[in-house]
Amino acid sequence: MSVLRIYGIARTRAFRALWIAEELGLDYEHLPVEIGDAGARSPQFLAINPNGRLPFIDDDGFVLYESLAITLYLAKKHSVGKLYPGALEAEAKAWQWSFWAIAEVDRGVNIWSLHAVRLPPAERDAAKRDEAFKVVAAPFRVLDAAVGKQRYLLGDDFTVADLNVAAVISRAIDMDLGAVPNLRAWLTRCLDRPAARKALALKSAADAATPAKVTRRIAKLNRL
Ligand SMILES: N[C@@H](CCC(=O)N[C@@H](CS)C(=O)NCC(=O)O)C(=O)O
Repeated sequence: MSVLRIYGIARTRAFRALWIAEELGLDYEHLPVEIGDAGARSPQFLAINPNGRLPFIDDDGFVLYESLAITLYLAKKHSVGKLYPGALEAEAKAWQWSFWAIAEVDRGVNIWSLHAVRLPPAERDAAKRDEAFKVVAAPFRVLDAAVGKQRYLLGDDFTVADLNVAAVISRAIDMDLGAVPNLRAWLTRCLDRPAARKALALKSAADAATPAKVTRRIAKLNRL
């Protein structure tokens, strides 16, 4: 019987938790809770995550929110020395890249994707899209240089550092990445992994099933 529950529809940051669970080969239950009053902000789920946001997990009674805390926790629990670095410095680098992704590029990629791809064309704001593209340009050059020197962020092997950054910027795969070819090659490599493909399939299905009015609500709720 599955003891890990992952809450959150796959088009949300729950994608990150689904990807790590697939990488680790975990037996898990996915509860595709919707954002807002119909889901995460209902009393039932607020009792588990008082932030009213997605994702959150319940791992045999242990509740955790914040998508990248979830990926780091699961990787450390199940894969020290492989997906999760065993050495202190490499672990710190995984944290560095994870915090970097949240602080530097998470919001920009989200805004770009809403106004370039996800909102109905007539409702996209070109100024917001272009501004978001500019905001991520400098951090993207930093990432491009890092993965130009080596195959993955911490060396030769894919780790949770790559998963976290690639998951945060996964929607940037639809951007013009011509200025950052190393980033584009690395992101493609990460998203081509069988586990990523499984999680992406869930995300694409959720995207495709999302009516425009929900996408509008997402943009409003998240002030994007
Ligand atoms: N920093 C949080 C952000 C969580 C977040 O903003 N989730 C979005 C969905 S991707 C959400 O639930 N938004 C709806 C709301 O805020 O009501 C994380 O990484 O888990």
